[in-house]
Amino acid sequence: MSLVEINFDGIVGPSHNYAGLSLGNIASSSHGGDTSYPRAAALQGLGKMRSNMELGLAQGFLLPLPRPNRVLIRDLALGADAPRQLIAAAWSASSMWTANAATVSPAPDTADGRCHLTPANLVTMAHRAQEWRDTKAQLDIAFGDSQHFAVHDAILPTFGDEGAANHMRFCEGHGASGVEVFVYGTQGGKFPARQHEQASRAVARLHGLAPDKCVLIEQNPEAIAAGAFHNDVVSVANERVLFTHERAFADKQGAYDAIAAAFPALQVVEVPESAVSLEEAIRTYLFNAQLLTLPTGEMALVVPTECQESAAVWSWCEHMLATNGPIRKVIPVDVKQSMANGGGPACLRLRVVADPATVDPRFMLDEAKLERVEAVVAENWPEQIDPADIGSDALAKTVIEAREALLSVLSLDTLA
Ligand code: SUG
Repeated sequence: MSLVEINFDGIVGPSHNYAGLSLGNIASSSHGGDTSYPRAAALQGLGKMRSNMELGLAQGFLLPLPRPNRVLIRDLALGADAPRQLIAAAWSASSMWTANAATVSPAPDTADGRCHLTPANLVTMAHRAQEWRDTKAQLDIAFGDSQHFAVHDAILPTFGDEGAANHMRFCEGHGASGVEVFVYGTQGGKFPARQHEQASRAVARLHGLAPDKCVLIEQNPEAIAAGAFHNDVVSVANERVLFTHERAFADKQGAYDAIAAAFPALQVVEVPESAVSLEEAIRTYLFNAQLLTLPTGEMALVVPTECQESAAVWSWCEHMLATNGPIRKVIPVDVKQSMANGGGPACLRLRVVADPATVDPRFMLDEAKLERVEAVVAENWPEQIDPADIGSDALAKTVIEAREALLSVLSLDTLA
């Protein structure tokens, strides 16, 4: 069996809109009320998937969830006079950010030798807390082979869990056993700390991780207060490398030492505040990048184009490439529609180390399928959504039919 990293990107749903729902997510707040472009958003996401496949990497996807969400509308008794924010929650396309779909522990790390997945409960925000059951329905199909996978329920909502966005894995090659790092928050000033330490600990236990192969680290409250609502806004890991802003963790040296104690081969690539301020890192999403191992063995960093447009960030990237560190390429991608809601290239994907042959093939992507999905999006996704359209019957019909068209092309009508 050959284990590789498969990136499962969320296909941006037809109801993609800017409702300003995420307190502590500066892009979401500042774009609240803007007109959105769901068709362009979905095509941008699919373009990123194509570009990664062209690098020779395995690519999968997860589907948009049913919106407007009739279950939430029923459970909260949302009539036409309900608060706009709650109606918008039922329409949110936030499941596109699959880094928050689940936490994943690959088979080599777990006690029973299976890959474990726990959907994130996302309890901090109503529009996200509605996701996990429908997400799990997809995980149950995509990773339904119980010889190789175990899909859990989300953990108790008392403890907020944001999934892979607050989780990193260090290893010497993806198929080798790794050290898993869980990053939790305790405070964020006027913004919520979304990941609870006890959620991280529970996920580690559920997945059967060895205690000496787990590290718990606290996010820097200053980073949360500056808009790093998930750890993956200020750091990302791949194999031996931790690429991080110097202000990501509450106790920087303590964090590096704790990871190195469990994983001595650790290589830290730290970006100092003097080169890129925390604010600029959060604005450009330099760290919300996909840090990928290419088939050549080199590492590439897939960053949003916003990084190229920032003098400070781009000159730091050029400096990094010139100094011959472990990251050998920087590849900008345009995901501006997602970025305006606080979702960069890394938010849009869930990493699963597995043998692709053990995954339900309907969730794996190749060029021919990508073209079919693009055609469905081009024909069915609304070109734009104005905030006043949210809640309208006409738009609901368009959004529901668009998703159904996608399910049908992918032979996944069972998720309707
Ligand atoms: O949870 N935005 C998402 C962005 C998630 C990014 N994910 C990672 N960092 N892994 C969030 O804040 C915006 C929705 C709105 O405002 O309509 C939103 O949910």
